[in-house]
Amino acid sequence: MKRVALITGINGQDGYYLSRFLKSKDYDVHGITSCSKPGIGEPPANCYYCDFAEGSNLNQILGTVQPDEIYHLAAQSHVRLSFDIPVYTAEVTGVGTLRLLEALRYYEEQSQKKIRFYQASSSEMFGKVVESPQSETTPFHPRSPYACAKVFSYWQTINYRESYGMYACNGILFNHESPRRGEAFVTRKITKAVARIKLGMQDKLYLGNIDAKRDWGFAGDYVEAMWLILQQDKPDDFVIGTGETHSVREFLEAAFGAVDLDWKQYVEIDPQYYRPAEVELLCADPTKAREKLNWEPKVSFEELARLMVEADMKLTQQEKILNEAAS
Ligand code: NDP
Ligand code: GDR
Repeated sequence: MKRVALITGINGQDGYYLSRFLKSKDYDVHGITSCSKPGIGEPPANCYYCDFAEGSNLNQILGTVQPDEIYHLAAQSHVRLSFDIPVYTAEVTGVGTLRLLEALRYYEEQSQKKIRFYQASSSEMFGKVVESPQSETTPFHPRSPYACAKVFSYWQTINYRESYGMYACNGILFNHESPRRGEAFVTRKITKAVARIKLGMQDKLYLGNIDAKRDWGFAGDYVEAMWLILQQDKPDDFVIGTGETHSVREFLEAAFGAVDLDWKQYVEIDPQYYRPAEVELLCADPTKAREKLNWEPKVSFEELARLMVEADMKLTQQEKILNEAAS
């Protein structure tokens, strides 16, 4: 019998890579998508609409899908935006997880089935630097409404594990990127701009704090870690990252460098992209994941920047051809 996986946030970056990965492992993959898009009709096959700000149909979805594993990826995931919509972010990214855990507890009780639950926790929870690199034992100091909501979800996940013996785990993932990354996140914003500048469709790129440092990996590598976390004998929490940190400046250098451009000629600072509180430095200590999950990232920082630029060059070339044909 095929194992059944339910992925919330299946339309996001990680949902894309995780569903492909699980299908390659012969899972029957189902997904939840938000119903906030205008003009929605019937959901695609194996997909269900649910808004985690409300979540009243979660029991029904669990009963229909009867999952063996749940990957909870749905979230309002943009950190700067969370300062503009803090209450909504808390509802979706924080309380939304509790809604799902509570529905799951009820479903397990009714079905007498044990389901494995993965919570998409984040390195943003570390926030203000207490120590570096950051491991599973580093204290949290969240610096945004998003990070506070993730800390809430992190502890709810552990609380359901300890209170009800549920198989519930946190993956504390550091930044991971890909050509599927949302365009409002800094790496993709940069690689898209690089392609548009190279092809003469844009002159400048406006950014916020380019001195911030992040531990950036490739999303395709990280979804394997999510799966490995749910394959352990006992539920546990894991930090997933590369162990290398780079500034936004360094990403600019790598991305513009991939098409032989000098970023300094094109980048300008716009304070609207600054955050009320910034996370200055993130760097993972992924020792536990390496030792217990046997997980290691494969794509390097330079390869990541290059592969994202190449993908955006292809997309932008197509866009240019379409624009020219239409004019
Ligand atoms: P994305 O923002 O690309 O995807 C998140 C998905 O959540 C969206 O596609 C959206 O689905 C869904 N969603 C948003 N609001 C709601 C809502 N109200 N109800 C239901 N679904 C909703 O994020 P990523 O794929 O990059 O990340 C996946 C998860 O991992 C997120 O929880 C993120 O916070 C977390 N994370 C990400 C990291 C990263 O570097 N990428 C690092 C650490 C944690 P739809 O399209 O259907 O609206
Ligand atoms: P982050 O990712 O906040 O780390 O959260 P993001 O790419 O948005 O920012 C990374 C760093 O770049 C700086 N920055 C800018 N960021 C954006 N978005 N736009 C800009 O113009 C810009 N200029 C500079 C930011 O200040 C920041 O320091 C991501 C999300 O995927 C979260 O959901 C996830 O939990 C964390 O990664 C780990």
